[in-house]
Amino acid sequence: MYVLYMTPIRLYASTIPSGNVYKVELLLAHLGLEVEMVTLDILAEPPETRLPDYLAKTPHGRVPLLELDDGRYLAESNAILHFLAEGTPFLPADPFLRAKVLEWCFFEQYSHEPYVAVLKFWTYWGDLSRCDPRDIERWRTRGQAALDVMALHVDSRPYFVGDRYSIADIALFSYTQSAEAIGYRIAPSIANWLERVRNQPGFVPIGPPLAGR
Ligand SMILES: N[C@@H](CCC(=O)N[C@@H](CS)C(=O)NCC(=O)O)C(=O)O
Repeated sequence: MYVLYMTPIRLYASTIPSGNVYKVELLLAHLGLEVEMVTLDILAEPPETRLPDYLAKTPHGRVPLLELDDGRYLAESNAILHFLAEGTPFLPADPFLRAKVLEWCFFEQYSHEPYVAVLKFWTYWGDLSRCDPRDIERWRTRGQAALDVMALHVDSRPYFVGDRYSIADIALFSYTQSAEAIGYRIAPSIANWLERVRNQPGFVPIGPPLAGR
C-alpha cells in the first residue's frame, strides 16, 4: 500500500481503449488504487471531450484527466504518471534519475506517440484509406526511428532508467505494445522488454483495439 498526499477519485477515459489513458490505469493497478472511471465517447460528433462541461474541467479537451478529492484536475498522461508515482518505487528519488525519467517521457510524447499512436488510431478507428499517403509514410518512418532508439537502449539494460521498472517504462510500453500489429518492426530487445513489463506484479492488459468502436 502506498501513501499518496492527495487522493485521486476519478479518471476520465474514452470508450475506445486509449494508450494514454492506459498508462494511468496500469500505474493505478501497480499501486493497488481504485478510482471511478468515467468514459467519454471521443468518436461522437462532437466528441464528448469537446462539450462545455468537460472543457470547463480541462480546456485542452483530452483524456486522460485525473480528478482529485479536493476538486482539482490534472491532464496529460505523463504528468499524471509523475504525480501518482511520487514517493513510490515507480519514480526514483535521485534527481538525475528523475530527470532521466522525464527525458524518456518527453521522448515518448515528441518522437513516439505522435506517430505510433496516430497510426494506431487511423488503423483501427479512423479510415486509413482517407489519410494522405505522405502522412502515413511519416508516421511509419518516424515511429520506426523512435522504436529503433528504444531497441538500442534496452539492448544492454532491463529497463529504461536506473535498471529498475519505472513510469518511463509505463509511458513507453503503452503504444509500443501495439506497434508490431500495425506494421512496425520490433527488435528482439524490445520484445524482451515488453515481456518484462507484462511480468510486473499487478500488470493489467489494455483493452482490445476494436472495443467500443
Ligand atoms: N498528450 C496527451 C494526449 C492526450 C490525447 O491525445 N488523448 C486522446 C485519446 S488518446 C483524446 O483525448 N482524444 C479525443 C479528442 O481529441 O477529443 C496525453 O498524453 O495525455
